[in-house]
Amino acid sequence: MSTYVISDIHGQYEPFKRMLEQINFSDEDVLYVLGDAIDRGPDGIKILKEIMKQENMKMFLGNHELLMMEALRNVDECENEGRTDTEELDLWLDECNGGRQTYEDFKKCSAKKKAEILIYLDNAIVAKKIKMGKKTYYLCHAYMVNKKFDKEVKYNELIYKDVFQAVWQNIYDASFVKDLNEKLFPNKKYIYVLGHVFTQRLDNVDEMGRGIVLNDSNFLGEYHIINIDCGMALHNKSSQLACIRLEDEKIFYEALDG
Ligand SMILES: [Mn+2]
Repeated sequence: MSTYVISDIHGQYEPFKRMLEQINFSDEDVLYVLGDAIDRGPDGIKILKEIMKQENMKMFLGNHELLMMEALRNVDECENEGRTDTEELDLWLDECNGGRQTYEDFKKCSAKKKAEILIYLDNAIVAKKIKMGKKTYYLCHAYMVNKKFDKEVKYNELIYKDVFQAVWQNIYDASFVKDLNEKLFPNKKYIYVLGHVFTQRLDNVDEMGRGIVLNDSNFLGEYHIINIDCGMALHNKSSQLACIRLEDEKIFYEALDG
């Protein structure tokens, strides 16, 4: 049995399927998907449905899933209350967030499937700790949650402020790093496995210019962070889907075009 973590698939179904083949993903294994399975690429809803079907795939909330839920709530409110202020929907569909295709495919789902998807995302994990021998991995889309929890904490168990920070905070943001202090990450003994900021933006690329996993024990002082977002959101030649196996920290890659 192996434990795999993947992040920021961003609607790229084919590389996702190829990754499952490459790692020989079986019923004995577990796959944690650290959010942003949807948007920017063509097949977000298809990927979500696939993850929902598999008992041994666990979905985390990313900022894109949060955007989606807020937008759909906004649409409902407008319909029910005769309002026309579609601010949240507009934000999701804006070019900068790339939610258009996800929205179109969601609208094509049956009422039952729509409800299933929303309930599923409402129960998505926001942060989780996994003990692996002497190491404890802390999994989250972008940063961490302030609330104390034992093994994992879900979207519907958290206040909005905590969810927002966990899925939106860019830990490499200059103003954020400037305030670097003891509060940045709560526990130095954890190894944080995160996505959200593609490593191309951090100039962490291979000789071909492709984004590669940033496993840095020095960045941000003594904290150990493994950033596995290798830029599927960019959908260009540099884009790779990365997957880490926690048992031995082995990294697997699938390029966007195979
Ligand atoms: Mn993100």
